[in-house]
Amino acid sequence: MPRIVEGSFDARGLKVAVVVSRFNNFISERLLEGALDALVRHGALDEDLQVVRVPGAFELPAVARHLAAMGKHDAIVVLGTLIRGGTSHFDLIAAEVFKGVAAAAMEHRVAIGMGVITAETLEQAIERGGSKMGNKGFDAAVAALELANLYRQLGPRTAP
Ligand code: INI
Repeated sequence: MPRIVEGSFDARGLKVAVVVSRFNNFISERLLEGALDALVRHGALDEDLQVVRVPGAFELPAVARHLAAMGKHDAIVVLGTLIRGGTSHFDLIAAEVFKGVAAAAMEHRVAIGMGVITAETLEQAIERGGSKMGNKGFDAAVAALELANLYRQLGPRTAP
């Protein structure tokens, strides 16, 4: 039998930062509620949770990277809502956000859960902010917990 290594969803004792953007706030606040609900329901303590607000999705990767570099959190959850408009703005921002957050996670080897919605329409965004398609903030928080516990299981990192 192979030895299977996987992370639990246990949030007890984990320090978690949630970075959330204010743009399209009416959806992003639902994502934040979902993420905090997931963290608390899996055992996180309020005093171990930090919510960091940024203006828009474009600012998420830089702040996630800053937090990752600080090395004070076991996990980071990134939340925001991008809704396509009539120009190429959406595509430009979306590409940078996803690439930037992935780069921060890899550079600092910290557990990051990605809860940025990219929606073609407002309806799609609403569906992903706690209705038909679930709550992507909740899902991202659970993924971050699993990854944080996985890193613990895998053991300390060695040289780059
Ligand atoms: N920011 C978002 O979070 N979602 C969007 O849909 C969005 N659109 O479409 O423009 C958006 N733009 C703002 C951007 O993220 C920056 O905050 C802004 O450019 C200031 O740097």
